[in-house]
Parts: sequence; structure tokens; C-alpha cells
Amino acid sequence: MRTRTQPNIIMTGTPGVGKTTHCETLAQNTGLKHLSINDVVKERGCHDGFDEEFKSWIVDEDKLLDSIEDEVKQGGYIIDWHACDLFPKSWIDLVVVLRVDSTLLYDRLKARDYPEAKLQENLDSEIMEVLLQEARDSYDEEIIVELTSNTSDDMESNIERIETWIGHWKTNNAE
Ligand code: DAT
Repeated sequence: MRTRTQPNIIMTGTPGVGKTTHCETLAQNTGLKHLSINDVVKERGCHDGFDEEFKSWIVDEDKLLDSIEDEVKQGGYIIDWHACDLFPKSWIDLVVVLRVDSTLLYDRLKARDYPEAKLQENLDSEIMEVLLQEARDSYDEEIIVELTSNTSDDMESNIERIETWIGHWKTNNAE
């Protein structure tokens, strides 16, 4: 049985698509908490070391899920991560998959000084719609929304749309 009085949202998409920017604004506007999985992995040591080639942590998913379970089950979290298939369906009310034009993504990742192999892998991932497919394989179609994140106007309308959704969720799930 679901006992949350606030929804849990996954904000996913290829690195550079705009997850953090969206989550920070949403957290500010709605009071939901921004849960950066990257920070959790680093700060709570939910990893098996650092991959030097890809400049990223090798995530220990079991440890990560154990570490966030008690918090997330209370509701009211926006989970910010470039994967979504690890979170149990029962925790999640909405999955937002952000999408970006690949030339814009190239510029954003170049600005981050990503190693060439990592940059290329992420561009391929965006072009092949890897995260959208992962969301579709892991959650019911009706809780997945695909939103464009090319411009600040896009971001503004995405935020508005998600805020409206949160309002409806709260009305429909009021005790
Ligand atoms: P992510 O958390 O998905 O890696 P981010 O929020 O850190 O992405 O954004 C990466 C960069 O792109 C950052 O400089 C902000 C910019 N950006 C993100 N979404 C944008 C949008 N919709 N319009 C313009 N710039 C955007």
C-alpha cells in the first residue's frame, strides 16, 4: 500500500541534458527534495571505486538502494540520475525523461571537459534514446513523460508542467 503524501519523481536523461538544473528549480518552487544520486554515491560511499578512463564512480546499486530506501519511501523526492531501471516501481510516481538535440549536448559536454570516449558514449546514448527505452522497460507507460530540454523556454514550460502534475497528484492522493 502506498503511504506517501508527496510524490516521488525520477528526473532522468543523458548527462548534460539538464537534470540538475530542472531539479534545483523544482525543489525551490515545490519544496520537494532534490536527491542527487551522484552526491549520495560519493558521500555515502555507495561505489566500488572510480573509473579513471570514464571519470565516474562504479556504483554499488544494492548499497545505494539500501542507503536511500528509508528516505525515499517517505515521499517528496526528485531523484536525479542518468539511470532509472534500478529504483523499485513501488517507489516511483512519475518518470521524467529529458531529451536534448545532439549538437547542443555536444557543446554542453565539451564545456565539461569530458574525456573523448565518455563524450562519444553519451552522445550515442542520447541519439539511440537509451534512457527513454530504459524508462519504458522499467515503468508503466502512463507514468513516463518525455520532455525537451534544448532552451531555457523549454525548461520553463517543463517546470510548469511538472508543478501542475504535482498539484494534481496531491489532490488525487489527499488523505
Ligand atoms: P545534467 O544534470 O543532466 O547533467 P545540467 O543540469 O548540469 O545537466 O545541465 C548541463 C548544462 O546545460 C548546464 O550548463 C545548464 C545547461 N542546460 C541544461 N538544460 C538547459 C536548457 N533547457 N536550456 C539551456 N541550457 C540548459
